[in-house]
Amino acid sequence: MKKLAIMGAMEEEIEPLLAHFDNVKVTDFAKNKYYEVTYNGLEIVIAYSKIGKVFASLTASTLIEKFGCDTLLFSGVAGAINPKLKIGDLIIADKLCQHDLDITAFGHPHGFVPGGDVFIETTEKLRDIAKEVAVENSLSVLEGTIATGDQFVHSVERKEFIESTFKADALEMEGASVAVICDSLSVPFFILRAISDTADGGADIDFDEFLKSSAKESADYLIKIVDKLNK
Ligand code: 3QA
Repeated sequence: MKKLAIMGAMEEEIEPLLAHFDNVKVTDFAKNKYYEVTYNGLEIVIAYSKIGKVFASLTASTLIEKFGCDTLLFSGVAGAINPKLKIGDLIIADKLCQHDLDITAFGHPHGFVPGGDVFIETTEKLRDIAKEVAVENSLSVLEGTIATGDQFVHSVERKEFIESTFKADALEMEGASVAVICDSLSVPFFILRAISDTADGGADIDFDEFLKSSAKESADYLIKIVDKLNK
């Protein structure tokens, strides 16, 4: 690994990451800001994409193609589907899908378009390192499926559709698009989220209350993973 990308979707998701670094060089590109730092000899570029799959795709592509990052880590929050996941809990994606991608009219499964896959797996080696870090720090972390779509999910009906269709454990709005970019460009990647809400009625209230604290849970764990990667 020569240059590491760390991304989030919202400013609140990268604030606790940026707090770890000094001498940050800010570059404006494509109506967004990219934060470059050197951390224990490692070059890192940090950015928040803005919300949703399109902005996340643009940012992931930019981090890789313009800034030359060769590994990408995502940190942020998510809505829980699996009842084992409580607010503040951590989930590592082993695979991701797009729950709102739908050409089922033509007999294709949900989340599928020709030339693509319903599920994209994250890089096993990065997951293994993350799990070692979890053990060393006595953190409880679930490994599971994350479903992504351009919707803030706040209904039992939508949540149950995603649960039954994809057997997903958590949902958010960027991960699978980052997975498509990294998989297409052969860049190892890792998607980490901490739960901010349970994606049903009241999700908006919980989200506002727990965004900052859960974003910090995710960021603190991510920094420990970076430390391990850089050993
Ligand atoms: C939600 C953020 C988006 O980047 C996806 C949080 C947490 N809970 C979720 C849920 N459904 C879908 N995704 C999530 N992130 C943006 S809406 C709030 C914007 O406030 C993960 C996520 N239930 C902006 C202020 O007006």
